Amino acid sequence: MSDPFDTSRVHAFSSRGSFAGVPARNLDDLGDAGVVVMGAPFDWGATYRAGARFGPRAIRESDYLGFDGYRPHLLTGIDALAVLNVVDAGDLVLPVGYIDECIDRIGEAVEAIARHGAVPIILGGDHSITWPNARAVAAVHGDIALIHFDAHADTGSTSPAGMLLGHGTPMRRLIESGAVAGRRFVQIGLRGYWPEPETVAWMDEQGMRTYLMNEIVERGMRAVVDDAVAYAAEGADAVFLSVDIDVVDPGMAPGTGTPEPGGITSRELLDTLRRLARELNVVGADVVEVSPPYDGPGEITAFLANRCVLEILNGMAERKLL
Ligand SMILES: [Mn+2]
Repeated sequence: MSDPFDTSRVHAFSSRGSFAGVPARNLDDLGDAGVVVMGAPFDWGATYRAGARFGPRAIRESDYLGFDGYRPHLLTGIDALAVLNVVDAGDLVLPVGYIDECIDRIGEAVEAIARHGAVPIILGGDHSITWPNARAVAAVHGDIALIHFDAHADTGSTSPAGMLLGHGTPMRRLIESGAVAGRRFVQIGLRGYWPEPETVAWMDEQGMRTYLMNEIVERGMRAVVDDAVAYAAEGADAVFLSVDIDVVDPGMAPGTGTPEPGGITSRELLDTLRRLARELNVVGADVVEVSPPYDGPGEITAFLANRCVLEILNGMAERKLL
């Protein structure tokens, strides 16, 4: 059996160790894993600054704790890695530049994890990968809701660079393909100057629920998430969480490709992710758009993304133990 971290068969930017030191497993040997972490080192869907191909490696490596597969949460005492039987399938080998081929490979791998009965958590990579990620999870679980944290809606018919498949279009592809209904979308943290009003009108027609930063500031994150939970729980009994790290203010998460000032705090994101995973049936998640070449001093964005994964896992573990 080949080692998923065998550097002789992977890119120079691929990960060399597992997330938090959990067991490494090949996709055809997942055993009784409840959660499978997997990297998708892909950034050729980015329209501005690339670098997210280094994201999976940075998210795994940015941790000052031992790589011992043991992470008891200070608040709850729960070690989610054990409760959920978390394993790491390493990084997918994705041919640089071949977007369609990569989308197919990512979708096949995520679907294999979901069909195995495990929850895939995919480390990006630019946001293009949510198109195959959520499509694959929906193929297994049916009518899913998608809760999407982002500065940007990612609903362009084409990306600003004119690409049909890219990090500005995954939510459009999911809705147009029928994989995830527009009325099942909850978007949190949008701000800035994109997309243009025609696309916002299209989003409204689809029934997408969007929470702009001004509403989060006025009502508070807790009230907004109350709404999001109620909305997502209406009808759909399974949820995919998509976390674009640029939802966080670039002052706290500078390592990303398209920074938009004025975002939520890292504290708000961490608390919200754990709460959502505790209150909703999360069947898949991704953490995307970490671009280490642009990260601030001390790898602060990668450290945050690492903790985003852990907080999702902790919420899931709390839910399992209820
Ligand atoms: Mn995005």
